[in-house]
Amino acid sequence: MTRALITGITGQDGAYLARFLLKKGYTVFGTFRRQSSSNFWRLHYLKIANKINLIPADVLDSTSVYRALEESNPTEIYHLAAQSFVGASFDQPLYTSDVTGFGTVRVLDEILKFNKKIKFYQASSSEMFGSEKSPVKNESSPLMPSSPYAISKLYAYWQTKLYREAYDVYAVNGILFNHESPLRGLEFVTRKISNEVARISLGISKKLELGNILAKRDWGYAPEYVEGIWKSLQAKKPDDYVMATNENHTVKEFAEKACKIAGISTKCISVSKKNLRPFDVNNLKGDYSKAKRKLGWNPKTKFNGLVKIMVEEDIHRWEQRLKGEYLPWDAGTA
Ligand code: NDP
Ligand code: GDR
Repeated sequence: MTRALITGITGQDGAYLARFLLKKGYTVFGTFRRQSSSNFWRLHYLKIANKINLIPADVLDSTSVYRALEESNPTEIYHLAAQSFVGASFDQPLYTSDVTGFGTVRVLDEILKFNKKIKFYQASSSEMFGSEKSPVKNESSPLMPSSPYAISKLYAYWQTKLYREAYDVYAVNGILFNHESPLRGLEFVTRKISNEVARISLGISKKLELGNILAKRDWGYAPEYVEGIWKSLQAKKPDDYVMATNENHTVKEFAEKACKIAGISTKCISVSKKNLRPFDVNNLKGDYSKAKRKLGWNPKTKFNGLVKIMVEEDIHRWEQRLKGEYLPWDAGTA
């Protein structure tokens, strides 16, 4: 059985990827951070918590990373661990650099010491394109990062390429555009919208307060992206791949569509300065033709389908909560 180690298994992508790999027959190991309260709700939600071998490790601590390698002895590593919220990276630029940037090098370096034949996947980001102006981005578009998060990801992206070129590690960058799901954290705009719209439709909230509603994003569906992530490590040679839907929409459109699906008026939507970032990326759309051609990856769920999945799931969750039924999910603000 192939053995995979997922860093960041407790996050959105980590949980979906773990489920995907289990279905493929992998033995799945995942790292988690020791905290005063655990964060395994996504693994419970997908009913896979008891099928995974969990290992405590923090990418700030190389020793723990090495021990995770020893314990899992993987053939593939999916490095998803990161401080992944762009907004927070403006408040914690050094911490974000350490976790999201240097953390990647810690993993790569421990691979060299432990076994350089391990295949390595780096979750790079469309945020790296930043303020670059071309309307559609591909693997050759210039990278002009516009946040501490994006700069940290850019650092990790180049390190990944370096380990591939200099040390012959099978190291892949996925240049991932936004991908969302009912397992998305509540701080990200799509889930903030689907959760709040669900609450408004059930009479337990009144307002949906957003920031830059004119920002455009290329939003896909996370379970389809983890398949692409896996495919990226199955190619003969390591390479870098954009994963996107090649469609983009504003935050305002997302919020309006969500209201429509929930059957509520768009009058609940307002804008507050407190949700604005010091600098924002206004327009992102990706060209995934290389991933389609070389990996056969093709995302199916587009904008309307995605909004529907997310809003309907959050309405269902809140209905259950109101009936007093407990489901493992994170919107603990009833
Ligand atoms: P999440 O924020 O949902 O998950 C991040 C994971 O990283 C969590 O498991 C978190 O653990 C873990 N983590 C955070 N800090 C550390 C640390 N110091 N040591 C070990 N683990 C840590 O992100 P997603 O699942 O959405 O994204 C996965 C990866 O893909 C991230 O690297 C993200 O930057 C990147 N990406 C995501 C995109 C998206 O649209 N989702 C698009 C482009 C890139 P804990 O549960 O303890 O907080
Ligand atoms: P992003 O996702 O920054 O693209 O990073 P996020 O959902 O946080 O923001 C998307 C856009 O929406 C605007 N926005 C708001 N954002 C939040 N969070 N809250 C609001 O109230 C709000 N109002 C408007 C933002 O300004 C932005 O323009 C995500 C993360 O998953 C990264 O880890 C990943 O690398 C990129 O996607 C690709």
